[in-house]
Formats: sequence, C-alpha cells, structure tokens
Amino acid sequence: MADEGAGVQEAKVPERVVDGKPTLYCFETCPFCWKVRSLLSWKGVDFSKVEVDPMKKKELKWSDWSAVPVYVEADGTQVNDSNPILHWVNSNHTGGTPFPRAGEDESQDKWMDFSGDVLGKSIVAVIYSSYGDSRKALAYVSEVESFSRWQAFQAKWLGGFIMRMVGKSRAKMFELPPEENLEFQLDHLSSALAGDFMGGEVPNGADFANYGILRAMQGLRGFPIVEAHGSIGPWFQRMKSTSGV
Ligand SMILES: N[C@@H](CCC(=O)N[C@@H](CS)C(=O)NCC(=O)O)C(=O)O
Repeated sequence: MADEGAGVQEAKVPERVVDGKPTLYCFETCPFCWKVRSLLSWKGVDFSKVEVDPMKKKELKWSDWSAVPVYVEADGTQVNDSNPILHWVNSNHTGGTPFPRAGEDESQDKWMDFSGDVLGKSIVAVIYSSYGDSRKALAYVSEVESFSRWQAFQAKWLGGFIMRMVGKSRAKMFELPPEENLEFQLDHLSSALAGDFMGGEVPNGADFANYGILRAMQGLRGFPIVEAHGSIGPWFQRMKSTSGV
C-alpha cells in the first residue's frame, strides 16, 4: 500500500470513538495491530478494540485508509498506519518512558521500518505455509461475538485460501525458504539490541514494532523458532512481561 494517507488525518471522526476511549480498529491476527496493542498496554492506556471482519472490512468502510490498524484518539483524531500510530501514542499519552520521535534516532527509525518491510513479510511466509496452517491462523474468527457464523465461515475458508496465496507471494521475496529466512532475519534483528532492549534499558519504538510483529505468531506456525532463538527469544520474553501482552 502507498504511504499516502498514512499518519494523522486532518478531519476528526469523533463518531468512530467507542465508549469515549481511544479506539483501535484491528484484526486479531494482524501483526501491525499487535505493534500498537503492545505499546498501549505498556503505557496502560485504556482503549476500545473494534474487531474488523477481515473479508469485508465493513467496520472500516467509513475510512479512506482501508488497512488495519486505524487508531482513533478519544477526541476523534484519526491516525493511520502502525508506525505513525506508535509515534502518536508515544507523544500523546503519559505512562512509561517516552522514546525518540520519528527522525530523532536513526537506528530506531531503521528498525521500525524493518518491522513492516522485512519482518512482517517474513512471518507471513511462515504462518501461511500451507492451507491447513492458514485456516488455523484464521480460526479465531469463530470466537468473535460480533461476527455471524457465515462471516466466520467465509473468513476461515476463503480468507485461509487468500492468505495462503499471500504467503506464497511473500515467500518469493526472500532467497531462503520461509523458516530459514525467519531465523536469518531474527539473527539480523538481534544486532539491534542495545542491552536488554533495542532502546537500551527501556523499550523504544523499534522494540514495540518488532515485538508486535512476532507476538502475532504466538500459537501459530513458526512461533517456536522465535522462542528458541538465542537472543531474540529472551528479548521476546522481556517484552512480553514488560508490555503485559
Ligand atoms: N503499512 C501498514 C500495513 C497494514 C496491513 O497491511 N494490514 C493488513 C492486515 S495485517 C490489512 O489490513 N490488509 C487489508 C488491506 O490492506 O486492505 C501498517 O504498518 O499499518
């Protein structure tokens, strides 16, 4: 997707705020949404979560930006795209130590970009390695109360098929087979650690961005690769306990 439309939007959408709280429009399995969920949790922000139907996305029809996550601040400010949302939440909510803003820390910026440009694509190639794994990843839909049985059926079977196709196309972007590529990318990511976290003693934007991507794999194919990794495995556990998700 082009970046046009990413970031803070001029027009406010107070009617999209649920229960007067910051509201996150997301899919349960979306890695980009977990980036934001981990930061909100770490900061202790009380927010409403709207589960978007991954097939028809009707809960998001009001927005020109059609990908999740979309974040709506309690005052109606709409922010699109996960990295701009992380920066918005960092700058507009107290709780936790703030991390550098975009453009203030080259390394943080680089690894925040890596989370979407490389790591997100690497995990999709692994999670959706077969039709069975794809359906398993989408099985959560039958537990979403707001979805009808038909919506859940479609999301699991048609969505599972589509995501298998996406998985195949992501796999083609890398030279190594999906699981080896994931290990290779985790090795690379470990060079971002500057102590316990990428931010040093406290997590920064790169920690939340990359943790969120990997957190989306929990319970799915390839997650044991993350848990078993020599330095990313322990970092993942530190991020899990400090973020609370
Ligand atoms: N650059 C975006 C990517 C978001 C994205 O690709 N979201 C997927 C779900 S994981 C999505 O909504 N896809 C449907 C679409 O793009 O229409 C971000 O970082 O937020």
